[in-house]
Amino acid sequence: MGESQFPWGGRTAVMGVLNLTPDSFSDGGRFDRPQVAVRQAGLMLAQGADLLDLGAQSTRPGAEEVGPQREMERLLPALAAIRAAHPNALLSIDTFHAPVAEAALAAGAHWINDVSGGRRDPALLRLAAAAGCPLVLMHSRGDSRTMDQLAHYDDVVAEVRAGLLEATETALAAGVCSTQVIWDPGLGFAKDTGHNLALLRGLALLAAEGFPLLVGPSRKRFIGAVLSEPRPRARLWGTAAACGFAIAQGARILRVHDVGPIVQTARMADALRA
Ligand code: HH2
Repeated sequence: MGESQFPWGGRTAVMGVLNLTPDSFSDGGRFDRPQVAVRQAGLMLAQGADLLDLGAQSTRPGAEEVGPQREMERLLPALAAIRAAHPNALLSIDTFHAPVAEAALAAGAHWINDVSGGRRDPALLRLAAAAGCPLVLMHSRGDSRTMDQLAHYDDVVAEVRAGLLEATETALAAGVCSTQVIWDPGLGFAKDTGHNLALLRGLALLAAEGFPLLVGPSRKRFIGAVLSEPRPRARLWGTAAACGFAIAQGARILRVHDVGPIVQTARMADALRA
């Protein structure tokens, strides 16, 4: 996604989260039936989502990994139904398994969003290279069982930047075109509250590397910690503040659950930035 291919010009894009899982941290079990997923997809598109991110494996700390087969069983019926109902919708697939990404691209998905930044399944990088599709490389450490123990940094912004540069080099060596690479600091993935706040403050340093920045603060634990709000779905205002701040620091894409309010947040922050 070099600038020439970024389809939204100077405007911040909003990616609506659609979890087809029984156990995601804020919406598990709400949209895991295809007809309900289609309805939620339609709602988010009507509210102004620029693209949707479909996930069939929760990545929250402690989540059980179900494996690519089960992931595909959850994903593909909903993906087919969403494609049929919304043929022009831009669809991203949140997976770190190459077979899942491959099946999803064959079924009409457009982007791959890999929370492991290509670490978990190197075949995913070769697939993204062959497909020539946008690829989100997110910073993370370990997996959903180990990430919380790995949240140790001397300088979290510098270390995330170095991790993303390394992931990008590996992706380019696998044939991915640099203009298709999107960076994501991975808020909440092997990061504690202080690390997440420091990363948001330091986003401009990451943006300076030239890859479009995607950030996903939506409803996450660090917002709950700042607000003393244990209910993920009650963290909208904290999410909106983080999104507005992220735009001011150079974020280009926001990954969120509450599309309507965050589209408004983004339009206002865009106007201020301009
Ligand atoms: N966060 C989550 C999942 N995927 N992808 C990117 N690129 N960036 C993120 O910050 C990100 C992500 C976690 O949120 P959610 O999908 O709502 O929860 P769960 O992993 O429990 O399904």
